[in-house]
Amino acid sequence: MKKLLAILLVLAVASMAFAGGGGQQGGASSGGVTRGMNRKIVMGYSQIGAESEWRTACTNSVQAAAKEWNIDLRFSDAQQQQQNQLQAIRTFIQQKVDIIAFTPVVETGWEAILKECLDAGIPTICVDRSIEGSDRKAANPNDMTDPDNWFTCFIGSDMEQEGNRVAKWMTANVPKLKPGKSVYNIAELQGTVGSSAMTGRFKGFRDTLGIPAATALGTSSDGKYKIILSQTGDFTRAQGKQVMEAFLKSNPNDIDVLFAHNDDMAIGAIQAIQEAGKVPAKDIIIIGVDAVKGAFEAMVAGTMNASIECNPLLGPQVMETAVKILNKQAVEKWVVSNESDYDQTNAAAAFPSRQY
Ligand code: GZL
Repeated sequence: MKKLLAILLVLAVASMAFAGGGGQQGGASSGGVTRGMNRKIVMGYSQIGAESEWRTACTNSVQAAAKEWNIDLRFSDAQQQQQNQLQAIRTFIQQKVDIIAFTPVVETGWEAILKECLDAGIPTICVDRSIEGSDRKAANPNDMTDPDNWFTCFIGSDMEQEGNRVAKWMTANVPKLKPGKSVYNIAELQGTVGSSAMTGRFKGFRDTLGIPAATALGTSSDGKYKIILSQTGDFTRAQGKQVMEAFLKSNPNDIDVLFAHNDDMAIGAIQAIQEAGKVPAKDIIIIGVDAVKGAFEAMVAGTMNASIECNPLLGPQVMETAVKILNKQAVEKWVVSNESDYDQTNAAAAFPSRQY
């Protein structure tokens, strides 16, 4: 009888261990375990800030997904300062987190900190924006001069393709919206200077038009589109409005098209256009990027013409990829986001189901 009781006791303890996900204490770890893991993992995330609707949607997606996956998220808002990002990542290393995700505010200045993560044995996920010299393709793992080996994988959009999509929408629609012109003058509101979102959209737009990517101003190879103004609005509504006011002062009647690298700057520019007594989306055709709520409201109201989607809902992909990495499963060097294009022909129908 005593032997039988001892065997039953051992079996009872063993079943508790498996029921708790097999953690060291047999499921006794606080807060349960991360989905797909046998313990609760800790992620450090260095986010740029809260400069736009897009950024807020991205942050909300990451925080919601961390809860969904039961991941302990250490979140840092850098308020647009790279120095704050570097400090946050150093802190995450000191805290010995399991994995670090970061959105580089600009493309340069990441080699040292990412090598500190490598030395600490902490994998890193580059989210949304990328770093200089990275083409986000798997590289020779022994070549540490290749930035693609400084981080584990990149999750985000193809920014050059977004610039290409803007140019394609413009050349397909502007002649119909403003017929009878031989040359269309373009004003461009650039995003944060040196960010991969800005450099990608800047280059993709020009490549598609046949304008050398190194030049801010220039004329398309077919002679129909001429970039006459190009300046940064740093992805914010306030600066988008300020720069558009200056554009309208220097060129009151020359601008046919506004290409804004994000919708927030386009929305600021719309206010400047209205205050200058012009009709947005008619006198000046307005194309943004992101496809945030404010852009859908403007397209439905008829004050904005189009927005090229850049998907901020990256949270689920970030958490799923983090678990794969920590489970030593193979991950793509670039996990690409899926996106569409919206304009006044499809915005009203799509708006109700938008998540941001
Ligand atoms: C793009 C993202 C950009 C958005 C802006 O992936 O980095 O930053 O287009 C945001 O709205 O500020």
